[in-house]
Amino acid sequence: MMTKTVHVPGISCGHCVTTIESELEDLNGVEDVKAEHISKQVTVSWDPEVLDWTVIEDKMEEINFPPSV
Ligand SMILES: [Cu+2]
Repeated sequence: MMTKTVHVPGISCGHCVTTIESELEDLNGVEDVKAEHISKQVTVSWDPEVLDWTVIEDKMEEINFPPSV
């Protein structure tokens, strides 16, 4: 299991948090997602043997919440 926290500048409210958490949790191999709208941080725990981080990042871009580098 791996855990990574990224900054997502596009998070502006609780609705964004719900969208990000539900979309990312739908990915096979993602164990846990915690999004937070004050800090604009998203913490993802996933199984690297099931999916690569780039899949999670692509999904975030697809739903219009790309992480900043
Ligand atoms: Cu929002």
